[in-house]
Amino acid sequence: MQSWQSHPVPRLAGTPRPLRLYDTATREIRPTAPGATATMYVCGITPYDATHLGHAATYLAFDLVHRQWLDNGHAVHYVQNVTDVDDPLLERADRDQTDWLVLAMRETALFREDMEALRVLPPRDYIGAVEAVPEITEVVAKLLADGIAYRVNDDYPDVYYAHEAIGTFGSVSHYDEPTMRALFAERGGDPDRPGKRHPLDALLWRVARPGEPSWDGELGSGRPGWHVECSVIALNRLGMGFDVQGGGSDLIFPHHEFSAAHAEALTGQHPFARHYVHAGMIGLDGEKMSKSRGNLVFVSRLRGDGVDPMAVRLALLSAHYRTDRTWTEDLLDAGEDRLARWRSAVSLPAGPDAADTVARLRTHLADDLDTPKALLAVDAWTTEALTAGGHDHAAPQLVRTAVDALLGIAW
Ligand code: 5CA
Ligand code: ZN
Repeated sequence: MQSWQSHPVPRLAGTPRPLRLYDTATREIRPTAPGATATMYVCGITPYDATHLGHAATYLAFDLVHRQWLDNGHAVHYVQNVTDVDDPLLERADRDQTDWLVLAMRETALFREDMEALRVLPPRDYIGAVEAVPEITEVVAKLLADGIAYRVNDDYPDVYYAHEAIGTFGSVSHYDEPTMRALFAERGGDPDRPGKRHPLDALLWRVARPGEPSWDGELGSGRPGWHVECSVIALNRLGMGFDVQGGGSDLIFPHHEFSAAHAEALTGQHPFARHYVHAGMIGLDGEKMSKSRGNLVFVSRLRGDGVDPMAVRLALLSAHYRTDRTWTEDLLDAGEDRLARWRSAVSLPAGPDAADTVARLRTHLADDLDTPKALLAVDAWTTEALTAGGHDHAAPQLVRTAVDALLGIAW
C-alpha cells in the first residue's frame, strides 16, 4: 500500500541520549538496543471511520520513538498494517449500504492525510491485510501442518490456533486466565464457539460465509484472523526479535499476546519483539474514545475547523503517553497557547543560551518519552526568551531545530 509523505527531519548537533522505554512484557523501563537499523511495528487502523484523537495520540507516541532513534543515528525500518478487512468494517459497510473495499480505501486515505498534517513520520512498509493474504495463508497452512493449528468440525471448518502450543503464552500481558477470558470475549474473540479445543484458542482462518469477502488458496476460500495478520506482516519484514511492537493498551490482550505467540510457535524462537510498548487510552466524557461507542473527536474535523495540527500535537503530547487521559477543549486551548508562545520565542533575533534546554529535551524524551518534562524544558527557555531576552543569536534556531527534530513541530 502507498504510505504517506515524509517531512525532512533536521539533524541536531550535540549528544543524543539512548532511548529507554517501558516494556509491557518485562514490566520495567529498559534501554532499547537497536542495531544500525532500528525496527518497529505499530498496529495500524481498522479503516471504517475517521482517525480520532485516541489513534492520533498513539501514533504520535511511536513517532517520538522513531525520532529518538533517528537522533541516535539509527536508520529506522518502520512497518504498519491496515486491518482493511475485518468484521467491524464489514458491519459498517453493511449498515451504510456501501462497498467495504471503498469504505476502507476512503478512510485509509483520510488517515494518511491526518498523519501527514500531524507530521507523523511514515512507515517504510504500509501493508494492508488484503494485500498480505497470500503470505498469511502460507503461515496458517504451516501451523496446520505442524499440528499447532486445527480445524473445527463444523459446516464452516474454521482454523484455530491451539494457544497452549508454546510455553511462553502469557508472557506479553501476564494476565491470569479469568482476565484473559474476559478480554478475549470483549475484544473480538469467540470463547463460546462450539468445536474449539479451548475457549481461548484464536481464529487463524475464517472459512467463507455467503456474502463475505474471501480469498482462494491452499486453505480453501476464506479470510485470515486478525492476530495472525499482524504477526505475519511484521515477521516477514522485520524478522524475529525486532525492537518494538507497539499500539494502544487495548491491544495488549488478546492481540499482541497472540501475534507474538503465533510467530513464536511458527519459528520456535522467542521473543517476537524485544519491547512491547503500549500507549494509554484517550477518553472523552469519562469513556474510552472508540468507534463502537461513538464518542469521537476526529483529527479531520479539527483540521476542517481550522485548528492548527501542531497545536493538536502539543495538546496530545502534554501528558505522558502511558497515562489514560481525557480529551478536553482546555487541553486544545493550552496546546494553542503553548504553540503561539513557542513560535514567538523562536522568531526572536536572539535568546538565552539553549544548549542546556536541548540537553534536557533529549534527556527527558529518552527517559520513556517523558513529554510533560520535555515540554516544560522548552517552556522555560521560551519564557526567559520572551521576558528577560538574551544575546545568543544562534539560540532561537537551535530550539527550532531541536523541537522540529525531536517533537515534530513545524514552525
Ligand atoms: N487495526 C487494529 C490493530 S491491528 C486496531 O486496533 N485498529 S483501531 O483503529 O481500533 O486502532 C488503531 C490504533 O489506535 C491501535 O493502536 C489502538 O490501540 C489505538 N487506539 C484505539 N482507540 C484508542 C484510544 N481511545 N486512545 C488511544 N489509542 C487508541
Ligand atoms: Zn495489529
